[in-house]
Amino acid sequence: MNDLGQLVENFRPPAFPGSLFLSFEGIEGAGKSTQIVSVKNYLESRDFRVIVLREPGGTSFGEKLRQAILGSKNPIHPVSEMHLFASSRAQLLTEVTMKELNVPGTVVIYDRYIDSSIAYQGKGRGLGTETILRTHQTFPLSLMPHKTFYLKIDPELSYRRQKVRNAPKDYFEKQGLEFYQKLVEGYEEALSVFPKRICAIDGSQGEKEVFNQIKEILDQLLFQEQKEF
Ligand code: T5A
Repeated sequence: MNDLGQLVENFRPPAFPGSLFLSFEGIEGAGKSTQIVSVKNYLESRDFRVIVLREPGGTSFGEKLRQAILGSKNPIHPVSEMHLFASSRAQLLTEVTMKELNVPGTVVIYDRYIDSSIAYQGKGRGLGTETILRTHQTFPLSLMPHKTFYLKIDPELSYRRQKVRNAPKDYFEKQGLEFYQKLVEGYEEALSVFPKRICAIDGSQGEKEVFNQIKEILDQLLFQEQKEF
């Protein structure tokens, strides 16, 4: 087993019987927030208790970090960036996520998690996947979602959707096409490192088509006889 393979062995889903940890990933405008709303409604209709959290953020400390990063007018060093996201993540895991997952029948849904760090800081900023994984190998950062939905779109579609939305651009939305291309490569790398956890879904389809594919995977995960969680 190579170094990366050994590192990956450290990462595990949390052991809370009857609860599920999910994350959504993708570049800006991939449709994560849109799909999370539909998934929450669906799971609630099936009697699950659903908690939606976003990264960076979700705690008072994390929201301050979110403001500091996304509102920054000056460049942040890639190593600082990586640690800021990881700090927000560790706080959210201990302050909120683990407590919520301890209630059976709960589904915690994250809007972005470690794969964003692999894509943005690992590939986009050039730190490399191994550096990101090493930073996350200590508990609680070593906790992994049971399943991650990666909504895959190309940078051109991302730009088109951002334009339609017409909101002020944050720290990362100001980056050029080349940076976004690197993010897509970063997500492909995350997929190759965690092929069982991450499901890639074509995010350029209509909202309903994307949801139906997610629902099919969720149904297998939640209602099959041999539950993996
Ligand atoms: N970051 C984060 C890191 O660099 N490292 C890290 O470790 C972490 C955790 C967070 C930023 O921080 C960076 C990455 C990010 O740059 P954010 O504000 O949370 O920033 O931004 P995003 O997560 O990128 O949020 P977006 O709103 O841009 O993207 P979404 O949630 O993927 O997209 P959504 O659902 O809001 O949809 C965008 C638009 O497209 C339409 C929607 O109606 C909306 O107008 N749309 C569709 N249109 C057609 N067909 C579909 N299937 C559609 N789905 C959505």
